[in-house]
Amino acid sequence: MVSDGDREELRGQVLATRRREYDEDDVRVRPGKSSRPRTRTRPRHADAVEGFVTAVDRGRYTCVLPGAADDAPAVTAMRARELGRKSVVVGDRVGLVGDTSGAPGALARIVRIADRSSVLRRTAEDDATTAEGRLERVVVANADQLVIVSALADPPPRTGFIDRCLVAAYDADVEPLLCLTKADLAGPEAVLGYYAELELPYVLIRPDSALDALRSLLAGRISVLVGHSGVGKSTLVNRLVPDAARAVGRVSAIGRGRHTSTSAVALRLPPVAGADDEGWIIDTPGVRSFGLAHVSADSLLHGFPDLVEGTVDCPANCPHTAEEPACGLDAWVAAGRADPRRLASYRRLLASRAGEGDPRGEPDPRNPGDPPAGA
Ligand SMILES: Nc1nc2c(ncn2[C@@H]2O[C@H](COP(=O)(O)OP(=O)(O)OP(=O)(O)O)[C@@H](O)[C@H]2O)c(=O)[nH]1
Ligand SMILES: [Mg+2]
Repeated sequence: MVSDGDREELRGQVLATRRREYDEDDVRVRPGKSSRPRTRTRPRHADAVEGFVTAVDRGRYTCVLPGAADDAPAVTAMRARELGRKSVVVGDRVGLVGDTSGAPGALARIVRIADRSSVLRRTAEDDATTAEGRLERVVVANADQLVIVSALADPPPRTGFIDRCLVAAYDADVEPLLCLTKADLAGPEAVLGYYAELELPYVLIRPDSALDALRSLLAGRISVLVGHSGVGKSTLVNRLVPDAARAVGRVSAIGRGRHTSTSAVALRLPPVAGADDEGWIIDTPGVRSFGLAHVSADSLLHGFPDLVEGTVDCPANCPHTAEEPACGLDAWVAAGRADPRRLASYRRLLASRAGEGDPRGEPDPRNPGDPPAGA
């Protein structure tokens, strides 16, 4: 039996544990009984204005308001507590309240995140059975196109990494575009040969190349650049968006970039004749790995459209691994219907998801079949 006195004491404890920091969200003026709304379903913040998140830096979100003039100042915002644990990422469309003037020192609040048309994710590792493997990062929201940037040399292309990006793109329902940079240093034949069976759109970039073809592929869309450090993502963004002023790094002697860019930033593309909406390009920091723990084993195959048809004669629940003698993919490749290197890459991903491999898309000493393209 709990006595009244005990009850009072318990209540005191509950109140004490609930005591916490208050912010302006907690301030509520209680309306008189008669005017109090009968239901709580009334939309909150009906006055929120729409913003597009272009950068995230230590809890501060840079947002632009649609229709704002190009030279209008961006709005700086923080998350409202009511968003809970939902993360806000570059590309998100959000509802903003408070001071959205963009004046120096003004701070707005993000009170809503609109439904996302796409979510591009990667995990630190492939293995969903470990904590590190499950650590999932949302790269960007609402992208229409994943521009997979790979240098043809310095650093050398890694088709294993490109294959991972393709899986992520198909999984997120984002269209892939292969962007091969540093075409002044090496030819694209080896990489393009590897993808010959895929209808994969690509562009070749050299320092003096005209960017018209790329610009027309980017017009009116939200495109995100991903790739290893030093492949030339920021260099490209600076060429596409003349006032972007993205820092550009040097590729160090061992052929690795230095991770010059440290956070994702969306930049509005200059207008293209004939297109209503200019589109956005999102520069991202170089990644070493593109872990796919969030992608089911079945979905991995979607990154290999040249292999899909080869699985129609597989037994039910075929794991498609090299250990499965009845897997139809071996015959498919033996008949010359797909490149054996593609099957090897797919199987390396399957093995990696099972916790056996290297998620970096780099050569694995146990899998010498994944040399840099062209080697
Ligand atoms: N030769 C040649 N060098 C290039 C080309 N594109 C970029 N570079 C050089 O490659 C180096 C790295 O370029 P960045 O644009 O900083 O590379 P990034 O992909 O943004 O790298 P992170 O920000 O570290 O991810 C710079 O020294 C560029 O000048 C190209 O087409 N040809
Ligand atoms: Mg960069």
